[in-house]
Amino acid sequence: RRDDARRIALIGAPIEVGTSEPGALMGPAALRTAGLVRTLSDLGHAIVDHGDVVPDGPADGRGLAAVAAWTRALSRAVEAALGAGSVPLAAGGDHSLSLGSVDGAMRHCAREGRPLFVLWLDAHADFNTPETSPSGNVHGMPLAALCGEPGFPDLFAEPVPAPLPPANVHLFGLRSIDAGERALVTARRVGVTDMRTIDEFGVVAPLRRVLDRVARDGAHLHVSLDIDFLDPSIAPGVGTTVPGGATFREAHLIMEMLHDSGLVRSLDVVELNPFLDVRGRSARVLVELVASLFGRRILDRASPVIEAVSPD
Ligand code: 5AB
Ligand code: MN
Ligand code: MN
Ligand code: MN
Repeated sequence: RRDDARRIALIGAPIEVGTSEPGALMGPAALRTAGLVRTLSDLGHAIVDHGDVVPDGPADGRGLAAVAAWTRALSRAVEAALGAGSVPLAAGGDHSLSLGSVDGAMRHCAREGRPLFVLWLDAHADFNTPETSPSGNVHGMPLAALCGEPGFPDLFAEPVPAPLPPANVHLFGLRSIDAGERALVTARRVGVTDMRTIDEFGVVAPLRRVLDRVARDGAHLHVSLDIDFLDPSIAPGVGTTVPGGATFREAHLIMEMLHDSGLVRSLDVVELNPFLDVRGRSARVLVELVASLFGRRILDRASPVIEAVSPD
């Protein structure tokens, strides 16, 4: 057993009602096929596969009513996992699932009296509202709903938690944003490390700043990994490809830094669309990245450089 062994609760969330591209509901199965459970247990963690969450109410058809049924169910599963001392790993499924996982983390944090911080690794801002959305797809809206923007019908179970402060959200890898959400992201002062910033400074310095802030605030760090954060050349299995994404090495280093920070308390892996994938490549890349986030490393010691800049 490793000294940083965690209890991990794998929660499948085969949601695709938030997107117009079918196939994301196969995501959890593909991640399992690519060896997610075996990989994490081989690393010395205690991982329990809780199967796929079942929506709480009718969830057929696209749109917000169906998303609400998934949101309530996933929120409960994530909050329960956190309450039991596990790290919930929500495997999607389209990005509307983060409405449920972040809501569950928010409820857990409210009970513990600690702030929640969300790191959003994504090509997109996912800050549209039903009014600003060019597509009507809910997977482009979860952050706006979580941050309390108006215009959403009831998505969350009662009592509705206080909205997530937009200043506690950091978009990392942004390279595609719609006009309406751009105005909102700016007005609400959401944290952003866009691809221009990564091109100029690399991933280490901007991520270090985010992690220092989370550590200083004693916050629960929730990481939401949208596979389109990666460049489509290494992860083609996604409905919304945007060129110019993170390389494998950038993403890998981010995962290693997240692990070494010891701050990650909950995780989403979303938007994998196995129907669009090429021979399981994208699912395998995601499993590799999750393994690094949970402590796979080349040598049994942290990089001296990362040690030198780590907050403690
Ligand atoms: B994803 C777009 N902004 O709202 C919209 O993959 C794309 O979860 C959203 O980041 C992409 O439809 C949602 C154009
Ligand atoms: Mn806790
Ligand atoms: Mn997304
Ligand atoms: Mn995206």
